[in-house]
Amino acid sequence: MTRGGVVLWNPRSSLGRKPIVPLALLSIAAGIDWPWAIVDSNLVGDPVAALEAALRAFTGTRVLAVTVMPGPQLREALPVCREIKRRFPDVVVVWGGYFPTQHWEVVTRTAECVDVVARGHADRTFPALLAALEHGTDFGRIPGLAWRSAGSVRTSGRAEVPHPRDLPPLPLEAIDLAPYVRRTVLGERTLGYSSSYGCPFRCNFCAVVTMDSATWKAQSAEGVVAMLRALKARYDIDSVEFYDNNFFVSESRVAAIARGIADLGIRWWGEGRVDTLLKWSDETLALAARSGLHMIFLGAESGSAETLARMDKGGTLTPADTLALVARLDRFQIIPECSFVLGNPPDPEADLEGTLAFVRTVKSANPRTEIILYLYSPEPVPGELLSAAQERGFRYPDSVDAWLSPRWREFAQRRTAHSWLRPSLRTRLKEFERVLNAYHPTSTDPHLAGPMRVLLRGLAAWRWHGRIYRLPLELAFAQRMLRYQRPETSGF
Ligand code: B12
Ligand code: SF4
Repeated sequence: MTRGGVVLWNPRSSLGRKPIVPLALLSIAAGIDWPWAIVDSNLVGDPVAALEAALRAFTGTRVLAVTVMPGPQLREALPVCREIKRRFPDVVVVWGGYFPTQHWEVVTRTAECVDVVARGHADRTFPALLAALEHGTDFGRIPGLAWRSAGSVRTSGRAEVPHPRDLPPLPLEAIDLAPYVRRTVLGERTLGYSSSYGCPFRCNFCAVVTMDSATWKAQSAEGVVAMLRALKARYDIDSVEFYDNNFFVSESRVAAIARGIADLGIRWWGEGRVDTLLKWSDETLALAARSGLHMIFLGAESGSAETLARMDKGGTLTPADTLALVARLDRFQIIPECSFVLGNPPDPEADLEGTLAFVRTVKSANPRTEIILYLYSPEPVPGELLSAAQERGFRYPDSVDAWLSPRWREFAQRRTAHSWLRPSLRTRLKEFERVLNAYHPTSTDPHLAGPMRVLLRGLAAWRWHGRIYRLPLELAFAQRMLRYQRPETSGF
């Protein structure tokens, strides 16, 4: 076959706000020597027309490489790929990313428009697949792929997670990132960046384990600093969101990054673990804060020590640690953003109520703490939680089409009431959130001005203090009028 071109497609993902830089596709593009183009549905009106135009620009073997997260992206990816395959039967459609990595068997078996699935980080796998297509060799020997053959599903297993240190830098000269520079709580000109793959832990409710299986491989501090300097020079960014699953694994690396970017005048955000950060020295936290660290997303997960143990959080994380860290971060003017997973088996009701009460304690320990609440949505990670859910009848859909139903879309966004949760529990969570978000409006919504915050807080005060969460209709109305954006609907 002759070398043609690769169209890398990012289905719509940004849930109505300014799009987020498609790092997955840029990372893939960095390693390929075929001509390529990126189509981002977040930037174009009609994805089929845009993909068709992009594909027609190439001759020879053409590949449509699609990144797919569960939820809204999947909802667009499936019908559009079907239509593209109908119009261009010879185009090789490859899916990669979290959804096909986790559900590769169902995708390969039931999405007839997908020719090949890339399992896991495909920075090495994808170029090898292109070479095999070009030379007509058997791609079945390349680790990290799944495909259909003679009516059955085949896979070459998982590929080793590549080391970002050894990978080419993002192809900044080949693509204009200006449409992705956004206003956020961090600044007027924010871009996202990811400096590592994986996470050393294996929390059994977490999707990351399925992608990286407890490995953590990071770029050097020098590499990160060089990239931020390049983004500053090219796009005049004033802030960065680090999308690493666990940016704060290494204290010395973060300290070196902080020293290296201190003169850039950028604010930054990243995700980390409570127990890791508790062990850090005051010097490092102060250095990080001086370099612009504004907010840390923390997996606080639960107000119950037993649930934390059941989640296999690793180490000895306790709710007391969360309280200690949020109070400590306040001394450095770093805002903690605590994420919780509620409604965990075996007793979802008690679990939810216990953690809602704990959220109030966290708010007392540091009122600036941001709170993000999710319902437990099983990830395919073996462990006590998944087993308990399965015992209560939980099963993943057995076709990709079934994932498009409203129920499973909600599941993907971690807002669904599972069969083991009484519907009233979900209502309880929503009502609590309504009152919490009104009395403590998030600082992550840059459009919410000071007077609006005062108004919301005033309206909600009696409910918050009296613990009266039922039917907060007046707050729902006020939040709708102010177009309040809850942090978990805009988050990751
Ligand atoms: C940025 C981000 C977003 C952005 C979207 C970015 C975009 N592409 O448009 C926004 C904020 C919109 C978003 C939304 C959501 N996200 Co999100 N997001 C992330 C985050 C933080 C970083 C992703 C990233 O850029 N990583 C860096 C790149 C280089 O790595 P990568 O994406 O994994 O890509 C590699 C491989 O996956 C693979 N690959 C990926 N795509 C492709 C495509 C091809 C063709 C090939 C060959 C390979 C390949 O190779 C790449 C290079 O190694 C991840 C967590 C993380 N750190 O990965 C969560 C994460 C992916 N999101 C997650 C979730 C749950 C969501 C939401 C459903 C949340 C919600 N409550 O609504 C929504 C819905 C998504 C949607 N709208 O469809 C989960 C996924 C869980 C799961 N079971 O799949 C993650 C893992 C967070 C978490 N820890 O739970 N997200
Ligand atoms: S929850 Fe956090 S610490 Fe645990 S595996 Fe996921 S990313 Fe790592």
